[in-house]
Amino acid sequence: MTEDDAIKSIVEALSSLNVRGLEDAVKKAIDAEIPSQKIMQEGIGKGVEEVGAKYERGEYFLSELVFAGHMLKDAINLLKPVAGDKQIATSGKIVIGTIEGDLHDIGKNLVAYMLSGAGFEVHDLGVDVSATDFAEAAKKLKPDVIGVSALLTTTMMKVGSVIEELEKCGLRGKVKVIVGGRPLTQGYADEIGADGYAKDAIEAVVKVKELIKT
Ligand code: B1M
Repeated sequence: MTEDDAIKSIVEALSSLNVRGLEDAVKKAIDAEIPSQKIMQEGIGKGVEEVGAKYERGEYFLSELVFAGHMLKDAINLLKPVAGDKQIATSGKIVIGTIEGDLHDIGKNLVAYMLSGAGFEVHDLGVDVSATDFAEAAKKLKPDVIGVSALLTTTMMKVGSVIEELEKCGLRGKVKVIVGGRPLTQGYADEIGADGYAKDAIEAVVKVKELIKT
């Protein structure tokens, strides 16, 4: 089996919600020593995108999306030990979460996974995280960067409150803030005073590296 075939089997298994098929395909890709970043990005990431597209075409419903979210987590768990082995040193500390009122975590999990694969120490606060919870985590964990994800146009409006809360607590100068998620744009990130915006998980790794350097 070629590398491309192995990746294709992952995409197919995930997009057709084949749990056993996905587990087998990911294990085969790991055994074939395909880099975990490639398995994640071109296999699992693409599979998730196809699930989203099927939902938008009316082929899948909400229950299938939730199911795909669980499959994604299982696949990430299979990959974690392989990605972990390659981490030599921690490049920086990141706190990440999905903003209050928002339960979407598939994209945020991908971003968190890619960041840990790139050598960052990632603290994932989960979903529905309030501005005060982000600020509390900043006080306690002293991260270099806070990442805020939002997938709804309504919850996007609350992303700026994280920056305001950090300012209120006197922490704004100590931590960089990167934002992302489907409705966000660079323009919106600038408007709310974020330090960075990334359109996808790959760009998030690049931007976080840049932010930590500055
Ligand atoms: Co929801 N949902 N959803 N949903 N859902 C969207 C976002 C929507 C666009 C679908 C649609 O109507 N076309 C729509 C939002 C419309 C809007 O706001 N204008 C929507 C809606 C309306 C809703 C509900 C309100 C539906 C309802 O109940 N009536 C509800 C809200 C619940 C809530 O949050 N309070 C809801 C619920 C759900 C599920 C629970 C069923 C499920 C989430 C499961 C889960 O996450 N565990 C779900 C899903 C899966 C989707 C879609 C189909 C797919 C999202 C996804 O996972 N994409 C989505 C439509 C779509 O996007 N096609 C939709 C794959 C993922 C890899 O991409 O999340 O964009 P994404 O993440 C990318 C980038 O955005 C970026 O990098 C990621 C990886 O490349 N990124 C960052 C994300 N976070 C980042 C952070 C960064 C940097 C980059 O730095 C920190």
